[in-house]
Amino acid sequence: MPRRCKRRLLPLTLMIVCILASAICNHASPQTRPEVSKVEPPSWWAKHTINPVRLLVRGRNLTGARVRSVTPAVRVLDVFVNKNGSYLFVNVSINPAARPGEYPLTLETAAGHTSIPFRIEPALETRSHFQGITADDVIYLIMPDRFSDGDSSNNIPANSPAAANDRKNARAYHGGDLRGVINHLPYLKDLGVTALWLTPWYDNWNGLNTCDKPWCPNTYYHGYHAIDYYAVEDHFGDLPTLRELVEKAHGLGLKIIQDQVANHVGSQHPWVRNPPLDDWFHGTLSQHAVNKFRNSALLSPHGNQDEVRNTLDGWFSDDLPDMNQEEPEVERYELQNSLWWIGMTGLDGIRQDTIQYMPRTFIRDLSNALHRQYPRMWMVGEVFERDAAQTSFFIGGHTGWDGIDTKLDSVFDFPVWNASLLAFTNKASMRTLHDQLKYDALYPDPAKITTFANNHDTMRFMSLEGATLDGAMMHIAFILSIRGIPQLYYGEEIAMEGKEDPDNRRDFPGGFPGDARNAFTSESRKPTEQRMFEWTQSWIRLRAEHSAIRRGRLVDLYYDDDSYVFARQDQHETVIVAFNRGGKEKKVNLPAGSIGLKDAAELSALIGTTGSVRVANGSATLTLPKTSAAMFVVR
Ligand SMILES: [Ca+2]
Ligand SMILES: [Ca+2]
Ligand SMILES: [Ca+2]
Repeated sequence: MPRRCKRRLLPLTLMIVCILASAICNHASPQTRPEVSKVEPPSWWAKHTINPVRLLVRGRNLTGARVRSVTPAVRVLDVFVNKNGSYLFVNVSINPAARPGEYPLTLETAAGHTSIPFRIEPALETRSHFQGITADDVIYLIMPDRFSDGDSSNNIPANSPAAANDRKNARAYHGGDLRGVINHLPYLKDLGVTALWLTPWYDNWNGLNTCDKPWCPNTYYHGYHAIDYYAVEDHFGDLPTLRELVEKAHGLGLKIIQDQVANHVGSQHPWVRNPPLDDWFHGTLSQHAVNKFRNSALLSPHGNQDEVRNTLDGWFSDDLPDMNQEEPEVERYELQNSLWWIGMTGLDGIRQDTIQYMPRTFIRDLSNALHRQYPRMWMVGEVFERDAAQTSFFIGGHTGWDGIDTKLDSVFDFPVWNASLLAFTNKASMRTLHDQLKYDALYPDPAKITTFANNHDTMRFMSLEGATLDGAMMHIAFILSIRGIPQLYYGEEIAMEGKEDPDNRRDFPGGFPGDARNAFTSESRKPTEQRMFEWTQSWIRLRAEHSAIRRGRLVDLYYDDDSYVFARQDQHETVIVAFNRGGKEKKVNLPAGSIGLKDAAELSALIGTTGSVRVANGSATLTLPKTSAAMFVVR
């Protein structure tokens, strides 16, 4: 027999053997047997407000699949398999009396069967978890990769080339992780912040992007390009470490905020090459609209549909496939994913990335789902706009022209952040602060806005043109003393510098093995760093000590080109906060009677100056030190 025929004969013989074996054992040939590679969510809870839970099962050869449960604790309903047999959707109804444990389901096709792993988790107790965020909190934003490396064993995970893990490249992974945050919880407690927002901990691709542009080579160290919505980034740690972080933070009175990104995933996500449904994304990797960011079309009742659709459906970049929340399966997936992280870790709040690029109905449905399960849960949305009309349109508590109340708890205060940067770098009059704050009239409750000093997308204050340490000190004092929930960015408390991204994401000095000095300790800080640290710590402490600063109404008392003085007043006390950015000491006369202060009431300095003054004839004359902020309490 010629050699060519021999080669053909062998597979043929194998095939016959296989067919016979399959017939005898009632099993399929290996090519068509169903396989399961991923179950999302992998677990759920009994007595949850979402019941049944809808599982998305990834696999192969799923066409015609039936799913069975062997126990009455979980019941299976509504199986749907996508057109190429690679994804299966199934509703799983959990008996309220079901005990925590493993409840695998059986998946069968005509060709064979396999198992869908599924677990019922014990519910975390609700008193010390899921606490929500209020104006009593001060939030501190951490990029885990850049804060501290507490575990060198995760610095070069599988499938990660050395060049992707290089502290000399500002766009590579630097080794920071969850253990590094755990190690510095006492530092954060000492600073006085009460809540930590970590940039996304979803698993991202470990590879290195190369191109001929200035931003290459780069990695996804920042976490905004998820490849797995249900896994922790392997550079940062794992789920047990994340749970340990939440428990240890809670033990010190610190809350945890997760950065969730429902708008888009990374282009390396397995969905991108094989989406569960044709309309899972807006378009495909090769054919999609790119967002032109005509964001005002979202606000205006006169926006044309082309612009509205482009802003909602266009990809944030070619590298960020845009999820289609108007597909009910996508909305369902994302609601469950959001709730899963909360339930698994006990975290206290969510920061939702690029929120305005998702339909307002989705924001509403997500907010409602969160509050239905966790009444205190809190979500702040990133609406990166300097126009308060736009930011206020997205906060909940009022109905827009479209008839929708997003129910969103909070939005970041980009308008006031911008005004404060301009005022305290002498680029705009101090009247700008007063003028901006008048637009609080647009918000149903200005106390709920998240007021921030800076974040990871903006230049650090000390690198702005016109910046001085005095300016940075006034800026942070302003953010810590006006209405709202203040948020600081890691390193601001030591006046770190940093220009545009990624320079604004430098490693915290002392957070990494081999660092020349350790700015987490007062002995190693430079004098300017120590001055800023003590100042920040003091304003946070005063905020904690005075309910009026946290929750009182804000009343304008005096403003001119160089000064702004306002009161914070609640039923317990009146506090007066005064800013004078000018180069000379200055006396200002305040209408004390207008805020109910009686003659002989005493205004005692708490910070920024010393001594006290008395109210006389309905007014008080404060002496404001030059280029500084001061606070007084009325006794
Ligand atoms: Ca590490
Ligand atoms: Ca990864
Ligand atoms: Ca979108």
